[in-house]
Amino acid sequence: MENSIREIREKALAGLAEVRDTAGLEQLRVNILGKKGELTGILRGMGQLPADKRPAMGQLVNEARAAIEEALERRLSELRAREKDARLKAEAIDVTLPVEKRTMGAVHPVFSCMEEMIDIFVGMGYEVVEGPEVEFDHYNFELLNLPKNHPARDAQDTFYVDDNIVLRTHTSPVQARIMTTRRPPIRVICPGRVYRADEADATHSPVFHQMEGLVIDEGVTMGDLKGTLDQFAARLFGEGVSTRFRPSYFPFTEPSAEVDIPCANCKGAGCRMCKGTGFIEVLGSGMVNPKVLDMCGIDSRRYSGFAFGMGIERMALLKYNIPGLRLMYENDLRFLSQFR
Ligand code: 2U9
Repeated sequence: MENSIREIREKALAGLAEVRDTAGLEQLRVNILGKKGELTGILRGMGQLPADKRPAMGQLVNEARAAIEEALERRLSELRAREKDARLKAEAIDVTLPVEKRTMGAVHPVFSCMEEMIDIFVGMGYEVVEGPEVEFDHYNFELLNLPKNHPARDAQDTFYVDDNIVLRTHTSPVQARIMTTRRPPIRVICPGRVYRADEADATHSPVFHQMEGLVIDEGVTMGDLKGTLDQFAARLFGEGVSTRFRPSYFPFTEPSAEVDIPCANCKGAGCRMCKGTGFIEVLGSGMVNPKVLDMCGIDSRRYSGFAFGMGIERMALLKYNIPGLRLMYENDLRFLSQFR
C-alpha cells in the first residue's frame, strides 16, 4: 500500500507537468482526488488494514493528498495566467490602424426642397396632411369636377388599378377628403408622391412629387392667393422674387392662373432658359370652383377658397439650378453627394 501511495503521488506530479490547460488539470484532479479517484480508492481500502497500521497509513495518504493539492494549485495558477495571456493576445486591437472609411448619406434634393417648402407654409399657419397613393376614382377625379370622359382622365395619363381605383394623379384627393370631413376654416398643404402613365424623358417621369395647398374660409379672395404665393416665392427663391399670374384653366379652380417668377438666369431680360419671355412657370393655382365646394359639402354661398399645386422636382430643379430632371432619378452619387 505504501508503494501504491508513492506511485500515485509520483504519477500525479509527473502528470501535472504534462497537462496543457485548466480543463486537463481538472481531469487529472478528478482522476486522483475525485470520489472515484485513485487516492480516494486507497483511503477506502484502509478499512481492510489491521487497526494498528491505519494511523501511519492514514498519515501517508494525507501527506500525499496535501502535496498533490498544493502542486495542483500552483499549476492551476500557472495555467490560468497562461490562458489569460493567450486570450488577451487574441483579443488585442491595434488602435493605431486607420479607420474604415464611411461615406455620409445626404438628403435627396427633392426632399430637402420639399422640407423647405413645408417649413415656409407651416410658418404661415398651414397644417401638413397626407393621404393614400392608391385612391378611389371618386376622390381623385369626381369630386374635383373631372367627370367620366374628361380628357384628363385618359387611360394614357392614369394608372388604373380597376374601374374605381387609380394611382392618384395629383395630391388633390387629399384635399377633397379633408373638405368632405372637416368644416372651414381649412388651411392645409398636401405633399406627396403622384403617378402619371408617362414615358420618362427630360421633363416627365411616371412617378413624381407634388405639393398642393388649400385654404377655405369666409371671404377668402384671389388677393389672399397672390399675397400667399408672393410670400412663398420670396422665401423659397430669395428676397425680392414675386409672382406673375397668367389666366389659365383647371376644372377644379375658377378662375385659374398659371404662376411665373422672373427667370433667375437673365433676371427677366429674356434668354434661352425662359424662351425669351423673362419668366419661368412655377405652379398652377386658382379660386376653388364653387361646384367643387358644393360637391364636397361646403356651402359655396357662404365660403370661398383658393388652391395651388406644384411639382416638387420642378421647384428643386429651379432652386438648385439642376440641368435636367433625369438627375433626380438616376441616383448617381456624384450628383447626390453634392447635397450634403
Ligand atoms: C381641391 C380643389 C382644388 C389644386 C391645384 C393646380 C392648380 C396645378 C399642377 C402644377 C404642376 C400639377 O404638378 S403639376 O403638374 N397643379 O396647376 N393644382 S390648383 O387645386 C385643387 C385641389 C384640390 C379640392
